[in-house]
Amino acid sequence: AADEAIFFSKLSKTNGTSNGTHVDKNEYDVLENYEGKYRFAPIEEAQVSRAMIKRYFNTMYERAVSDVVIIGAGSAGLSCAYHLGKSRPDLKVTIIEAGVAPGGGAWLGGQLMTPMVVRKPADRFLTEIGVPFEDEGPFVVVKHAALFTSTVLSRVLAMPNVVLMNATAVEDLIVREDFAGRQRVAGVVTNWTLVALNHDTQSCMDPNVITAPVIITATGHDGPMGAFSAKRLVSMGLLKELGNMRGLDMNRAEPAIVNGTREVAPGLIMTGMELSEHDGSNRMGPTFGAMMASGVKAATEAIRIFES
Ligand code: AHZ
Repeated sequence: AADEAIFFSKLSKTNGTSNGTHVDKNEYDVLENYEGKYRFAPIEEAQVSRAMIKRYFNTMYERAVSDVVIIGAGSAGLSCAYHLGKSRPDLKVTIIEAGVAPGGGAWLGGQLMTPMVVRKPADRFLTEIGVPFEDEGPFVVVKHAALFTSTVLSRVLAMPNVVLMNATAVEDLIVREDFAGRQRVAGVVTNWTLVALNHDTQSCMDPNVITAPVIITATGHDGPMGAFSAKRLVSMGLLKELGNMRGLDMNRAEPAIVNGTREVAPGLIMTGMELSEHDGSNRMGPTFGAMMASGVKAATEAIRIFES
């Protein structure tokens, strides 16, 4: 902080109108009239690094103990974060997303096409977050899936109690014995995803931990990282075997996912398509209402645990 003060004072000394570096606070408003004379407030390069490092590591420090960790920021994880963050602004909700770009599979409506189909009554979630749609009777259509994803993401990120750590993967679950001698999920082991992907080539890249009384897993169906917690439950012996996702059946799949959203192991709530691998339910293909409703249900399950 002392170094930063010195940077600032040096800068302000050389920042008068006389040397041409002064930036008028109204300059942004008159951008159209710039005629090639647009200027920025001066900065030291190290200030930029420090501005980021200080906040990033403060966040990691503060969130090492969270109230809820959500694993995966796809449509289910983000819908969950929205409902939880809004309903319980007192809870520290930390989202861990392996990808650089949060949103999972919801940047397209499926089949590489842009419109997103949402079956009723899950359109209520779209209305809640303010996403417009066309009404087709039993279902609605959002003109571009990215409109849904960017809206829910921006609503979630604006909440002061919600933190998103992207490019960060959950590598393991923390498990403790509770008072009754049962295994309880009590946190997650994380690492930067690029590190997590290179454990075979480098050693001593030890991971980090976040503890929380409630973990919500939303890592999607099987894939390079998908169904992470469901698979780990099996390898830890907390689940006998995976149900494995069945073939596509929209009418069976969507209610199965929403109604099956629950605490699958003590301390671990599962939501979204990860449940299809856990329970052996069908996939629904490109209809997203179940992801939204399942996310909301996972949030209400978490709230129930906190209130019990
Ligand atoms: O990067 C993953 C994605 O953004 C992230 N993720 C997976 N493993 C992780 C790990 N640590 C951190 N170990 C991890 N993050 O989880 C997110 C999952 O998003 P998704 O869009 O794949 O899943 P979802 O359940 O939210 O939505 C599923 C959407 C689908 S798939 C489908 C079908 O195949 O029929 N239909 C729908 C609607």
